[in-house]
Amino acid sequence: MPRDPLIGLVGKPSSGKSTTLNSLTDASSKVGTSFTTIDPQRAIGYLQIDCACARVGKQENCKPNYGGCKAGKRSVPIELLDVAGLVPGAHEGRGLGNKFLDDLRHADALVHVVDVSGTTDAEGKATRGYDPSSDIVWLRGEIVRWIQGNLMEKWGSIRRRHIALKANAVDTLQGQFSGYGSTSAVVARCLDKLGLKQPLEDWDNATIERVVNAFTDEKFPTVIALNKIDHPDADQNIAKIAKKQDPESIVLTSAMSEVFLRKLAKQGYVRYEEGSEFVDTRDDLIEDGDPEGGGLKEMDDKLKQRIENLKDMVLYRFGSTGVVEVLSRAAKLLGLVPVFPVRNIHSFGSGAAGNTAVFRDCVLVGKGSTVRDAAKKIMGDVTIAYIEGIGGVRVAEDELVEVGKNDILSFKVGK
Ligand SMILES: Nc1nc2c(ncn2[C@@H]2O[C@H](COP(=O)(O)OP(=O)(O)OP(=O)(O)O)[C@@H](O)[C@H]2O)c(=O)[nH]1
Ligand SMILES: [Mg+2]
Repeated sequence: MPRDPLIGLVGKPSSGKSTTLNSLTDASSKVGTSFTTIDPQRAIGYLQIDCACARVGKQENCKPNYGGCKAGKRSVPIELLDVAGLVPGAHEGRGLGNKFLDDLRHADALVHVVDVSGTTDAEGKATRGYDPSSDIVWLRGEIVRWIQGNLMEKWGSIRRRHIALKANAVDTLQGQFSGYGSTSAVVARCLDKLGLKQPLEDWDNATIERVVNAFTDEKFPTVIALNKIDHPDADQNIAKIAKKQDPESIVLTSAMSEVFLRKLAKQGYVRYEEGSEFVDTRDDLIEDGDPEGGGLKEMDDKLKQRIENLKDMVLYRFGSTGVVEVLSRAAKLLGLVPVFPVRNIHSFGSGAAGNTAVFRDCVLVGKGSTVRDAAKKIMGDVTIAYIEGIGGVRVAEDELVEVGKNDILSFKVGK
């Protein structure tokens, strides 16, 4: 049965992984009661998507079972994994690196949290003027060498078996890569991209390294979160990294600011929408003509100053703290599609007659999923008689699920 997508947070010690995780999981204003931290490393974050309710003008009645929905912007739970700090040499076991890398196996996409302030060295120790662009290179190198090392350990026997069985390269490699949650399709895609001429039994080390590199790209698409943008040294480093990296892969973040803003909002000092550009204090709202200041609490001067600094250094300069965008970007890399299963395809409801709540559920499926894949993920192994889409029209099981197409479905159980 298809699993839920899992996003792994990686980075050297003190880059801000745990802070990023906290900033994404503590969405207390929107969170239902059922989700809490699964274990110290796993947590539920919230992916912001455009909800189907806006498409059919039912924003008022949208009541998700999990997460939340405000004016058509829905927060969908997604699982996050905080992989402890990796250091150079991790693939050889440095700093428990092997164990940490093993935790990555089940991640579908990675968020590499980089300390862009340059105030921590490669090991995460305090310094000044460190070049964070090198972190991007060595960390990926550790992942590649970990996979390559695992493969090379057994290459002799893998190769002999491949020859004896007259196997094809996809099957042989998938046998080795399945432990990383790979599929034959993933392996086939990366071999296609490489277009190798020689058969597997003739591959030299350089060729195997190319294969592992391609596999790493396919299996672990990565968002680079340049964190600590609130720090005065960040600017020069951001400029440098932006020149080298694909802009689509970079997000600028200040996880600490997001944690701080969410905390103040929860305590009633500010009005703040997760991930937004604006934060309002009591004084701001009074200035806007509300004598009650939105019912917000008065802050002391020190707190006021911190909020002003945060606006200047982060929100006004960069548009947001960036952390919400990190998950959106990871979801985009994975091509995740939100699917809305409903019991009644005309009312979009799932409860008893008279219950006006719509779109109670939303499930994320992977790129290229069919209606059948979605049915299996949502309904499990029950026999499905037929499936209805918008307008009550029957939908074939082999049709693709895409945003805006076959993404509102009603599964009819039975023979
Ligand atoms: N200025 C600034 N500091 C931050 C930010 N995010 C995290 N930090 C600080 O960086 C330090 C390390 O943060 P953590 O989140 O514990 O880092 P980590 O990557 O989880 O570290 P390990 O668990 O040791 O691997 C803490 O002192 C944080 O307060 C940020 O956005 N801006
Ligand atoms: Mg941590």
